[in-house]
Amino acid sequence: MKLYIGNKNYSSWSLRAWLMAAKSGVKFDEVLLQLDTDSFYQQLQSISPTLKVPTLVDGGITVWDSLSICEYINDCYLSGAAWPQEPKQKAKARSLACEMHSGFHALRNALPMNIRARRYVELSPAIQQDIARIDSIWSQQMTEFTPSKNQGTWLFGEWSIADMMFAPVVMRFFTYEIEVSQASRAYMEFIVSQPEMQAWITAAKAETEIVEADEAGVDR
Ligand SMILES: N[C@@H](CCC(=O)N[C@@H](CS)C(=O)NCC(=O)O)C(=O)O
Repeated sequence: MKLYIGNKNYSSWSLRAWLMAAKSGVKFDEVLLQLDTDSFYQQLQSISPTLKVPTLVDGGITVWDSLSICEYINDCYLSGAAWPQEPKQKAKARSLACEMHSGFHALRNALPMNIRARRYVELSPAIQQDIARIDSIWSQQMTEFTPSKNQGTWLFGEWSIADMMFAPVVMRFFTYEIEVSQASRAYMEFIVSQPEMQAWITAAKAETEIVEADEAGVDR
């Protein structure tokens, strides 16, 4: 299995697929392509129809799009274990994953993932609305699943694709020092404490390339 990803500091969509591959325990090779360079598009030319990362190549099939990659790994290697097994919880987890995948445009546009930075950005009402919704999702899920108050856990008690989809937002909230409820903060701390996330963050901080389009805000 070969996973093409972008810069670990910036590529939020790549983080979702990479975290899924890492959490699954399946052996995979990662190929890191530098965003915003000619070689990025040249290398993807023969691999991905969208010329975007993440793209997964496995046993003669190519899967592009972060959510599809998560679903593929879940179907082919985990027998479906990466969604909650109870149908109503599974429906909720899918709804949250899809809400993340297709929404929160104000937040995603204004607060790009930039793991090594600590920045201030003025929050428009639309961004504040996105933040409030995410805060309410995380805090509700923590209230339902955390073993003890103020302790973080996975959104559905066990790790699921929903957590993979929200991991880049966790990193954005740290970068822009977004204020959230105590329960959501516990979720954020829990996610970054995962060994796979620590490995990604360490690699991201070691990168030196700069993608100007993703450098938002002013240094704190
Ligand atoms: N919906 C896609 C979006 C992928 C995407 O936009 N990836 C960005 C990197 S984070 C990319 O490849 N950008 C290169 C470009 O658009 O030229 C997914 O979920 O994988």
